[in-house]
Amino acid sequence: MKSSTKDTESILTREETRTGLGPETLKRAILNHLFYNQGKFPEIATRNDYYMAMSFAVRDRLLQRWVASVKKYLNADQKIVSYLSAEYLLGPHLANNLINLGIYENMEKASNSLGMNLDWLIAKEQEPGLGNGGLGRLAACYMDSLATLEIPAIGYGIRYQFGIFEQDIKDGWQIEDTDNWLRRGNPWEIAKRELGYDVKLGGYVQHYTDINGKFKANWIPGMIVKGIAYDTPILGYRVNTCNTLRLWKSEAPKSFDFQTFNQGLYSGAVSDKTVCENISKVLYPNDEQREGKILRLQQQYFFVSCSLQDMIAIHLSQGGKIERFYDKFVVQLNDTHPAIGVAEMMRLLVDVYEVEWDLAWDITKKSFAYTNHTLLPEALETWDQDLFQSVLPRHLEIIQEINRRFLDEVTIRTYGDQDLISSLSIISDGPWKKIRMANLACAGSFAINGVAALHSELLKKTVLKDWYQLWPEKFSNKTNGVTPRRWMVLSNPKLSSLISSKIGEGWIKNLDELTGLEQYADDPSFQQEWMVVKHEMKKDLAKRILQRTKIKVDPSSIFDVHVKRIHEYKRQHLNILHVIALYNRIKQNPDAEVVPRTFIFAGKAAPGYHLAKLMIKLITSVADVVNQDPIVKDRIKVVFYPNYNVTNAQRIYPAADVSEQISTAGKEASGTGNMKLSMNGALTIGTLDGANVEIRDCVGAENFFLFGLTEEEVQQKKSEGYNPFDYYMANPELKLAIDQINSGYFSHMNGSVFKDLINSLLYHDQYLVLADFESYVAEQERVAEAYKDKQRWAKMSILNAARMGKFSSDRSIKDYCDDIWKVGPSPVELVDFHQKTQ
Ligand code: NBG
Repeated sequence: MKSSTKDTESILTREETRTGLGPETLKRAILNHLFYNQGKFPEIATRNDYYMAMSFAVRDRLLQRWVASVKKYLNADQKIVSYLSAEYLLGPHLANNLINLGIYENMEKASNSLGMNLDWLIAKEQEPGLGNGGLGRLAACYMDSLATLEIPAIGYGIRYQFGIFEQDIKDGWQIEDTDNWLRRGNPWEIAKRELGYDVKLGGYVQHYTDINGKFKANWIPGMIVKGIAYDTPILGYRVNTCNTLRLWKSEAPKSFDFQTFNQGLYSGAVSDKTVCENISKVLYPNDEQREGKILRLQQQYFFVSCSLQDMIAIHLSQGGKIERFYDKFVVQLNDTHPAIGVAEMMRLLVDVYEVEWDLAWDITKKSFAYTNHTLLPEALETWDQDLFQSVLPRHLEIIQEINRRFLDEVTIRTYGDQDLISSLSIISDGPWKKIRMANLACAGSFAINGVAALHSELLKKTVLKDWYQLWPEKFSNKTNGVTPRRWMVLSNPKLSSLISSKIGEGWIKNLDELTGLEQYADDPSFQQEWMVVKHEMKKDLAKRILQRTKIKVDPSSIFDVHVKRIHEYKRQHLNILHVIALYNRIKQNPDAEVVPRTFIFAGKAAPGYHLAKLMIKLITSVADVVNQDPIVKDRIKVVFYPNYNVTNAQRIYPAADVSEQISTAGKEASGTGNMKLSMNGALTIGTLDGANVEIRDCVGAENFFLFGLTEEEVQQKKSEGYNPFDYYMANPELKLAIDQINSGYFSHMNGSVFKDLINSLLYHDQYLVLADFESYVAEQERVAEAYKDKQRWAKMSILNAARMGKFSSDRSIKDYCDDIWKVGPSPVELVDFHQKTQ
């Protein structure tokens, strides 16, 4: 063989061989996968082929760490956190894994040398949108932090074939399209075809006494579905810990254990393929709204049953005793969606493992902990007892028994206080009995927490008041957090580099170190650099806005960002009413000084939520008029950026100047977008709601634009008999804005379009939009005023980022570990993959 310079260049360094992470090794790995996985050679490979090949090359490197982690967790003494969540809003994996592995630059070199642009390949990924909003995204941030903190953990959930719908805007209305995220294959998951569990549904229960005189229940199912495990490795940042996200796919069982069921009764149990596959087919697109549908209960039970069976199998396979399940696993319920786990655990213990009831209840209560994510009554799940029985007949019996014994205990403790008994009962009284999942979760858990200080306090005072009265020791607060890896390093690399150039890279794993930036907050040259980065990001977003919406926006205007699910309590209509007021001010006085502003909205509305969809239509309709009116002279622009998802959020946050967090006080449990925006240097205009309260405490009142009624004032106003019409009559700007909407000013003179929204505001307004309007408009004036002073603004922006240490999900996870889970770090050593393992 001749040795040319090219060959010499491509000889791997020892370091490359050892780590497998150098550019040359990565390049070879990509070419290998292109050939062996995609069956392609470079000349004919598509961009997607390259994306797949690169992802497989990255996955290989994860697997090495994953296997080492799994091996470590097989140690019988190792306690594992089990996170049960019906939603994981992960966002794309590739770039995140490159960052966590520390090979972003090397991969860039590798792809350049293949004539590929890394950003393009990254953009090829279809994000797994297996969640609706904050709750699902929180689960994803927590998975990142668990791995980064080297905590042994398994996330359990559902592998929806179709995730959250894709949103398009046609004629100003939201149009939903199915999210076929798996159509080009998913290189990040590993199907464990051999790892499956049978899950029974429907049917009836037979009772009998066995030969020992023991009372037994035999659940004869109407159908059986099989859950197949699909594992996604979740690597921590610059550590070897690589945890598992195990998502279950439902299938029809090919065969099942004849022993398990009474001869002759199982024939109807193997049901048809489509019915079984339907269970994991699609994510319910409701955020903060329960859906009392059979399929939803089936989904919840399906994934929880598979997960608990899996945990028990792991525990027993390591020689663990069923009675000591809680030594191996602590099970966190992410809202009530997996709360059926409490009853399922009892069923497994009592019916399958023949554990005596009291002991079983004790094991259950030591295993589960419950996080509440909402105070909105419409989001607290309940099931009609009849519906529940038709899906889970055995669980109904178990819940009735849990409830009977539980209420006995309550009766003794409260001397028979009937109000308490009926409020704590897991099954509601009355002719239409309902199973209350929050009550089941509270009764079956040793710990209960809210997700921000205010929310946790309100839980104790309102929805869970009676629980708190009897079991105060179960309650705590765990303020939410977000991962700085995805929400800063990955989505805002320029700002991250600027930060690191001043304070080093320690902040990425220890976000408190951001306080090191405070000393530069007054430094004009740092302020200048900071604002230059911000401007760059705004230019990038402006380009995307133009591409996506054909609206031209000015990057030097204030980017005022309101991005989240569309919901009345999040009050996107309050924002748009302010826009209309501003527009009218310009109309009335065309030469008035107006600080140029771009109002950017994004978010999905639940397809069945009529008023939320109308809110989108209102925003786009106002946009159509304002953006085109020559009098405005481009001083204000309104944009509705379609299809808000993780990918788009990553583009929007870094470009935001103003973060709209304007929910009615007492309604937003925490919020997490508020944290991401602040970390990226946006200033918040917000109410004293959810985590806003804590954000304001941290960043300082002088760096936060506060407005609106407090939670107490909201309650007081409501109890006094709030009349929104009075506010409409009293405020001419508000009245004009509403009259214009009503008269069809923004809808081609067809006023009826927004009738339902307007009626709801004028005659109900349960979220006090009109009551907060004046204070909001006044505070927005202060925002505009502040923006005029560039130095002051830069300083406030820097201080916002510098003081966000508390809102890292690493801090949240540490709190859960210390106070609830009692699990500590367990570092994983990497086995050199070139050495033989035995
Ligand atoms: C949401 C809350 C948010 C909170 C996230 C994560 C639900 C039921 N709740 O305020 O509305 O930030 O949970 O805790 O989706």
